[in-house]
Amino acid sequence: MTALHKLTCKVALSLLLCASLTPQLQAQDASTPIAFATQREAWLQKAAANMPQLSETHHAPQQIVRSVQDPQAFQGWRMEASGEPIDSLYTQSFKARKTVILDFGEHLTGYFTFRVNHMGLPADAPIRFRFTFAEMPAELNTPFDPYPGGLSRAWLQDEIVSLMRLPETLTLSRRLACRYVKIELLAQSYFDFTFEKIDFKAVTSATQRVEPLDPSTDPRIARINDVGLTTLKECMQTVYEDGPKRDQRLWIGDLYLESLANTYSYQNHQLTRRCLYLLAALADEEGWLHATVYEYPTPLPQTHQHCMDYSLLYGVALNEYYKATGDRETAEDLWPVVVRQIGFARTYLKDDIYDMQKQPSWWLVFDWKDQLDRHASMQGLMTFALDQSYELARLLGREKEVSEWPNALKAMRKASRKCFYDARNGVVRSGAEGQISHLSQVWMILSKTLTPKEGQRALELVLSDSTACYPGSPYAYHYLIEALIECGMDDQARELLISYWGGMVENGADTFWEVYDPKDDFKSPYNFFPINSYCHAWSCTPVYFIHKYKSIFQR
Ligand code: RAM
Repeated sequence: MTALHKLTCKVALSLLLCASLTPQLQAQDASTPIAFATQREAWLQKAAANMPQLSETHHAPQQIVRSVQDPQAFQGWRMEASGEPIDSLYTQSFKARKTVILDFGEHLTGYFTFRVNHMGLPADAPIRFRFTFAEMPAELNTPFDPYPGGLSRAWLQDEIVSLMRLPETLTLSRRLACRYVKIELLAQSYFDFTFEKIDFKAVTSATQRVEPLDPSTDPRIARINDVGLTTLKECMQTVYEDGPKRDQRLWIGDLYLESLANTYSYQNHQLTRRCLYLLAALADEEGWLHATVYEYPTPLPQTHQHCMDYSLLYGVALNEYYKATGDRETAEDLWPVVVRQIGFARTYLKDDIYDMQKQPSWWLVFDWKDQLDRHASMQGLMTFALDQSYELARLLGREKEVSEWPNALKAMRKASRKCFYDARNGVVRSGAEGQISHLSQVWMILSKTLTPKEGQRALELVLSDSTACYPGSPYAYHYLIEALIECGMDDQARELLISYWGGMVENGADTFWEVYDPKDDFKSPYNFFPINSYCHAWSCTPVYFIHKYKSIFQR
């Protein structure tokens, strides 16, 4: 069962339990929900005022390719140039050709337009095509039906279109994300016809030129940087989307990492501002943030979708945003949101340890890894978020409002060491079984619960332990690299960035993937790998590392 499935099952229960929690919350932080209600409209307006302009570029297919089954290739398929000139698509009969795969040569997000005309005799009947758009070669070569996936089948990008009269120019209404498009002729009559034009209008809100890398940068890192920049650009639309193919929406965890990468690249701070306001405006009645929100038809939250780790990362994202921009108005406006998330999370502490038993109505993301015991990670992340949020309080001169936070931090770190740190073996353990995972070490390091020296010992241990529970997604690898740097393990951070993100590049990635487990090409949190997103926001962070830590990565 995936995390999302579990979540769905929990929703009913959560509704019941939320009602019983409300009095406790109000008693602890009574003024905040009222302030939220009055601010909602103003915050929505600020989100709207910061709507970015999308830039548009037009792209034509670069070549005609064919799929080749190859056990050595990622997911068993690769594309090969057909050798046919692309112009033949526009001059030869498509009735004779029947099917073609076109390669745009790069990942694109936007709108597909085509024009078909008859060749000589007029059309006496409709013609019908199926268009399948794919980010990856195997996506075009895996039957979609019967569909075994856990998310809507409609996210898969296949569209059947009938043209009633020719010539006709048509733009498919759905926005697409792809590098390849396969066109299949499903029905025709006796007349001949051809494609006269194919155009892809790509859209993004990432427009600013990015500072080039030092020319001495290792070419593998330079390539990773390029792929990371494309990934981020594709996900930067009118919000920071998680993935332009799926789910095409704003999630807090993705926003945090995208905004970090944006600060070191495109610097579209207006987009970050918009997302921060949007999430705040759409918090629930108690001021608790929803993990994800929609923009259309009008801004709406995905109700009951709460992730405690994501809510806490909001404050971290706001702190980073403020440090990057000095935009005091936004930081002041949204400060109560941060206080609210911390206040809410703290009601779930028992003896200064996050109480997993009391977690009825939400899930913890952390990674696409079902086996991961999340207790130590959650305790660490909460401590980290409290620390970062307190930094924001200091920067805004608001420490007095949260004067108990430093003591709370101390107490949490102390309790963590007692509860999770196996000092004799120098490693963090989580859960009843004492699971050793990379992420448990990572979050105890980022929360400064372990000293850098202890962190180094713990990370060396897990990195060399093949039985340790290792990360399953680039999202989790991001925090692992951060922790390695925090402990002064610069060479290991560099090597890991090259081996993990470079592994995707070697496997043909034009953009970085939502899920990548070097041991399992077909891993999917949704039970069907074609529904994975292969251009995913949370995977773009090499951009942040490479540009921020120049001495580690640009040499
Ligand atoms: C997935 C999204 C996103 C992630 C959430 C938790 O469905 O694609 O990246 O933040 O789940």
